[in-house]
Amino acid sequence: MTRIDDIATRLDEAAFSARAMAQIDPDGKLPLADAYEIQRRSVARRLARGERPVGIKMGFTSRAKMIQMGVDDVIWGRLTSGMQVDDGGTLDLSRFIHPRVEPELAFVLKRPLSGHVSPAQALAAVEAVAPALEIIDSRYQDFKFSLSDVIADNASSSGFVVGPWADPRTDLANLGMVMSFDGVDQELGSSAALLGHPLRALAAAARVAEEAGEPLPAGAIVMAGAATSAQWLRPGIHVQLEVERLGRVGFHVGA
Ligand code: 0L1
Ligand code: MG
Repeated sequence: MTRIDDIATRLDEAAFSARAMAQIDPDGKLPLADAYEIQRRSVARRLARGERPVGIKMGFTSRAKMIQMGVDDVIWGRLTSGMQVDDGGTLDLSRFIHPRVEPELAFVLKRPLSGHVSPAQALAAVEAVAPALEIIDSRYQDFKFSLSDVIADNASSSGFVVGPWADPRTDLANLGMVMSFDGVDQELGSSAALLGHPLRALAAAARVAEEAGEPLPAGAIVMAGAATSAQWLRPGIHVQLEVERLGRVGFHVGA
């Protein structure tokens, strides 16, 4: 087994068993191309167990998070059917290590999308847009990682919830977004935090998909990135996101 296969296996086992592991590259020396190859092989193990690929998630789409990580580009991860939680459903906390939740928007495509496209060209490929919540869960101890660590760990992807689909011609430039726990506001943000405009995050998804040689097919879901910081999940709470003009999405956390 190569080192890349070995790390991919360990990351998948950490996710599957919900047990944290040591960082694989604390000094950030691993080339990012190798980190993405580890991600691809790790997710391939999930697919071999019967999960389906359903799209991608964009990470580090806010300026604040890029500065915090010392990077100047987005990262991305793969979404599978096993990560999707129904709107209004219940999350089984035992499947996670130290999960957090963050408020996002999701797109679903009506046509394939790939390459260097403008936000307007990206919009032409969109079937619908929705309020969405991403559950991130680093497989590393204490949620600590280098850039290569987190890319290899599928950009901390672990769950996502998509709300009601809406007309993509809605003006998405600066929508108020409020994430609450049990009706108490936790995070207030704007869709403008997503690379300045959510359609720029979608255009970035098209670019990374081309770079990976994996064009996004019609039907793919793109989680466009977080509008605010993530918050730790606690047993028994109800999480809700309300996005101006788009509506609400939410889920319960099992006790
Ligand atoms: O933006 C994100 O979805 C987060 C990407 C991974 C980094 C993290 O776990 O905070
Ligand atoms: Mg996210």
